[in-house]
Amino acid sequence: MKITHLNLYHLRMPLKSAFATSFGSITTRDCVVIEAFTDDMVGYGECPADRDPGYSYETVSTALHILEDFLVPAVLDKEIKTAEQLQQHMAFTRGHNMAKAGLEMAFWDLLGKIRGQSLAQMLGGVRLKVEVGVSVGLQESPRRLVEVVQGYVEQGYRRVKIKIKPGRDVEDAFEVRKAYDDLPLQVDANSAFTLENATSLLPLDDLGLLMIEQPLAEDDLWDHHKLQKQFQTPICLDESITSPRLARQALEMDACRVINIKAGRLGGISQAVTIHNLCLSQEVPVWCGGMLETGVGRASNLALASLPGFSLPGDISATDRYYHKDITRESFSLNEDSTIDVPTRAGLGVNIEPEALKHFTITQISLP
Ligand code: OSB
Ligand code: MG
Repeated sequence: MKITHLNLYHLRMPLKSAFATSFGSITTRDCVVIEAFTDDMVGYGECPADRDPGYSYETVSTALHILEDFLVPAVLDKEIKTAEQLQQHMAFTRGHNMAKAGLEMAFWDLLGKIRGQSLAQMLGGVRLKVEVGVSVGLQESPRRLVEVVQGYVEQGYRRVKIKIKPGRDVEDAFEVRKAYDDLPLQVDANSAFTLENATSLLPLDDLGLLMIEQPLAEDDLWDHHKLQKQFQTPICLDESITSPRLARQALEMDACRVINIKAGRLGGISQAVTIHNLCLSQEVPVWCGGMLETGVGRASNLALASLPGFSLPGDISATDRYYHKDITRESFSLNEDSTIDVPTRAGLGVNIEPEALKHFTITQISLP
């Protein structure tokens, strides 16, 4: 296929409730939606870079710059047949994985529409629905946290992740555990601890948590190895794993025992699949992370999570957990068994609502 022109939309969408993590709190969520045209088709991708460089150095502004000035010119009007070829055209740009991933997602959407296959089919998905959980942001108090968790449990979520940070860690987790003694529960620190102060987390080891996600800095595999030695609970890495090579090295040095796979962080679905395959061959459990995606990115995450190695519930909640109004005509809802259906129609399997896309757009860039 040849992508002949392309629109980049900087979106800002109001969240139903504030989402707070160790790196900040947001009430609106920004992203870039990529609309890619061939002669007769249109495909969509989502770049999950946020407004602020809190989770990653990438922001909406850097993603727009890298896409507009480097990545898009490198792929426009080129005959590209596979995601691997697309990656080769983008390889001259170091880093900027979220920008690359957005473009790759749009490519997959087009490819599926051309072939008449869903993304899950093209990737080798083995499930029609995937197990999901909910990621609960920091709340004003442990008591309020338990109330919020209760709300999600009543909606049917059977796995809960809570965000933690220094000073809001052990007590929060204990309170949730006290209220729900057999709820599959995990915590995510988003890099807020150091090897020194992470010893305060040792009491978490008695709570039967599924995992402790990204306690230490992104660029710190070795200290995660040292920390893992002190814990029975598996450490899961999110921010640290930005390439298949780092995934391999993290496993080789026992820096983690679980990996959170996010296509955005990894530079594309193809890299996510590579890590999935590595982990499957080593029997390392993986799950699909989320970044508050719109229906576009959510559809992609569901397809990815349908691969056989995704043995733990993903951070892929129902649309109504995030947004009053989405940009896709389709919204995703939670089944009674805490699963969400994998889209079955060609490509990502979602349709954009042009009015909604326009409504949430702050700036649009048309290329060429
Ligand atoms: O660390 O997993 C994370 C959201 C934005 C950035 C990073 C993370 C998250 C989440 C939310 O935890 C997951 C979701 O529900 O999409
Ligand atoms: Mg995380």
